[in-house]
Amino acid sequence: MKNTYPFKKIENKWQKKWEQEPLFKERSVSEKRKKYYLLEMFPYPSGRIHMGHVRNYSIGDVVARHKVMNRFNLLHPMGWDAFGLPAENAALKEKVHPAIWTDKNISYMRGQLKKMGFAYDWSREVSTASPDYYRWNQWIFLKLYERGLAYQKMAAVNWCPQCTTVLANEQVEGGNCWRCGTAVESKEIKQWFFKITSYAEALLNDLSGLNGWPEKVKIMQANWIGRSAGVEICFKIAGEDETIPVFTTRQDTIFGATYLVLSAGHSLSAKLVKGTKIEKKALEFINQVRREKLNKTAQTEVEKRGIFTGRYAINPVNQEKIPIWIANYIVMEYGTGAVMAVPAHDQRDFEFALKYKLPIRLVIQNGNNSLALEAMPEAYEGEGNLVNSEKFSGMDSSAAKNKIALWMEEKKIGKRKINYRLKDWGISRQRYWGTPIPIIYCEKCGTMPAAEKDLPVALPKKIEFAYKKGVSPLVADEKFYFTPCPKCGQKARREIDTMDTFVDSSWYFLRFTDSKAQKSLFSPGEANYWMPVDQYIGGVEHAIMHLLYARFMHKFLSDIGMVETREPFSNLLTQGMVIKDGAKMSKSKGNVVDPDDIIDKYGADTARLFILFAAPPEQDLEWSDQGIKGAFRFLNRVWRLVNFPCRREVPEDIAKNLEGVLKRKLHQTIKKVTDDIERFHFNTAISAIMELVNLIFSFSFERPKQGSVLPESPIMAESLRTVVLLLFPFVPHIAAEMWEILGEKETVSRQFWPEFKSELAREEKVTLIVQVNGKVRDKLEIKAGLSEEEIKAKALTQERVRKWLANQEIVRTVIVRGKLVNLVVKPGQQPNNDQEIKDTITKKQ
Ligand code: ANZ
Ligand code: ZN
Repeated sequence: MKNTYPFKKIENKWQKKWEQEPLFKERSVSEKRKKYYLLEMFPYPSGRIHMGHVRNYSIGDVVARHKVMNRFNLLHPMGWDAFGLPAENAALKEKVHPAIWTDKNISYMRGQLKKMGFAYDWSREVSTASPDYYRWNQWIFLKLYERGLAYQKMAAVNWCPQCTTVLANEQVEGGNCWRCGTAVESKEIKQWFFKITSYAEALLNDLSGLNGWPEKVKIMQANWIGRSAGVEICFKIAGEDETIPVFTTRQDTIFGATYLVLSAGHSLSAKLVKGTKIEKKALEFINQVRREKLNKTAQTEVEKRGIFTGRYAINPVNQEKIPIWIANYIVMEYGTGAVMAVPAHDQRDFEFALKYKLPIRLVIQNGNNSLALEAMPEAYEGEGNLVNSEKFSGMDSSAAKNKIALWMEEKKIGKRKINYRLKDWGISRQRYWGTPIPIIYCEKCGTMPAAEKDLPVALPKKIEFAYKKGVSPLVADEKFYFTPCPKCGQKARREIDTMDTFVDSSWYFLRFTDSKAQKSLFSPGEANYWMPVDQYIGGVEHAIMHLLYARFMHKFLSDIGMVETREPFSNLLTQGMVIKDGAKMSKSKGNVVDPDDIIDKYGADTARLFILFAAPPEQDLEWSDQGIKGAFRFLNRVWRLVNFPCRREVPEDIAKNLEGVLKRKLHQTIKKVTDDIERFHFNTAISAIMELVNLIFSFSFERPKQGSVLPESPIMAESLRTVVLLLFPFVPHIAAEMWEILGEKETVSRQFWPEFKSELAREEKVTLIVQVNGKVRDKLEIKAGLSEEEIKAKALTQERVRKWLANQEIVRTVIVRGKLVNLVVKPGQQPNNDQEIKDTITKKQ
């Protein structure tokens, strides 16, 4: 490419300067400044940054630079979510140690981020794989353990019987092992859990205070937590003392319960059929359902199937005997794993009852639209009036829900209960490359937490990947595995599972507030100064897990006095995906554009400008080579403007006009760009700057080859300076260079954000005469400073003008600024009703 601006030289130059002299000096500048903690989700060091990162971090960088120019104390850190499976896979494949692989990736990616010109405070960089960091994961684990919030229980893992290894979810492809293709099974092993469920209520309630979060994310979290209020009712097993508790949210339908269903995994399922003649068949059914549940691919709606146990339960409200079934549509993990089935009012039960010819009884009548059982194509799940419900008949369902709940509590047959879908957070991973869980098993003393003074429990450097043993490879390291019991000193064994990497990212934002802290995970003073994060930016794919874990962890750390705030992120922006050819950019789709290539060909500023201009942040962004070229062209255009030899020289006759029009546009643009940046409408902010640049161009003139030098226009100089300042957050390198070219001594990053004066931004109106072929036909009130195209377009929308044009071709348009517009049409027949037109004009006046 010839004659383009020297972006390589410029970007190099400024990146070197910024290395010496970072954008912000934070608190040292002045305590009086308001703090602003800006955070973008830190990346996994996979090897190279992708366009999703470029987008996420470009958005953040605009905010960072804008805030600094508005004199905030900015905290804008970056780090690495450095533990994880890919490092281990690479170790297997390429025979490099995960630590070496990870470090190499980090240094390459750090270089890429610097090449993009992102302004991070690198002095606070953290890597979660460093013992300095993960020892605090272990510390948090111990604190949770002390409070009974970290505990062990049996839980299923994916198991490949061929490789005899545990598989992560992402290693299960279509139900099969990613390495050998064998069907994956489920295996129960003992694992560690964090009791996030004891924070369910708080995590749900506090969503309502998160006014700076997108509604859709809050809804996703609320659904994930899944609170539901109902009643747990006890059904006696006929002929036995034992009862079966069921959880229902529709206790108003209890008189319509015609059978009871257990999930296959329910402890009573096998017990109830024991020794009966259907035992064999029932156990076969139970095992089959269990297998189906494991197979992740089969989780799409399977046909409802069940088996009758031969036993009965007693409905506690009317002593009715109802059959007990086992069915595949009841899940073990929710409620009590058993359900009272009301086929008339629950669709799943309805389908099941039809299939197995079980009775259906109507107990809710739809007030407006009377239901008849024989004519019901599906269950009626709505509210209405109770029927066939003894003394509750006639009541409406919401009142009945309350009455029946109270009555059941009185008669001690049920109690009100809140259920959550949220489950405890399983953190055990049978992996090497993660934080060792600080637990020691002693034969004498049992399960022992490691002593705080022994932290970090360091991950051994040398490792044999003994996958064949089916457990974490840490088992093979005897020096790690065997350790003295912290209580009795006898030889004991270490826990060899490592922590889920979501633990690492559940508190990293707090570490950034004091990333070098040695005596604690961070000092409360620093955390309390910087928290909450004022703006968090990241992908919507983290709307549930990461954000929920982070909120949980923050609440826990707040409960133990480490930080005062109750919520970590006051504002959240979730950016859309980067799409190419209709699909998300991804290696597997083969539609990836490598940021390095774009930087090389057009420069980082062009990449940033395109990404910010192509779509508002929340929306998906369609990659376009045309768009990249367009952004590049614009930067070249601005570059020429600033380097124009006679940019400040304007002929006298239009200097007067320029003063007013340009000044107004200038202040309007500052206002628009300021507002738009604050709302993250970067695309419209950029197009406002483009408009201003166009206007400046229309007032710029080539220096006459010979002859006098025209006087300099101060407004022109001011406009150019402002364009550069406004562009700085978006395209910092070229802006910094242009600032220097304009003769400014102090670097652009130390400048204040331009201010607008609303009285100057106010629109001035002018009235133009509209002529057709030189005859006055209408008047037009327009904003001052519109372009000729815009004036012409406005004139053409006037009904009266159109009448005079009567589909004739316009051959010429004459515009006298501030006075008139004359549309010249081909001579031909014209309606002649001058008088009428005159009348209407006078009327309008
Ligand atoms: C009787 C009933 C009658 C129900 C009716 C619904 C409609 P949410 O809102 O999600 O909490 N249920 C309870 N435990 C279950 C399990 N382990 N597996 C499958 N379904 C289960 O839903 C609560 C309702 O889901 C409960 O109310 C129960 O069915 C069912 F006309 O009980 B209901
Ligand atoms: Zn011991």
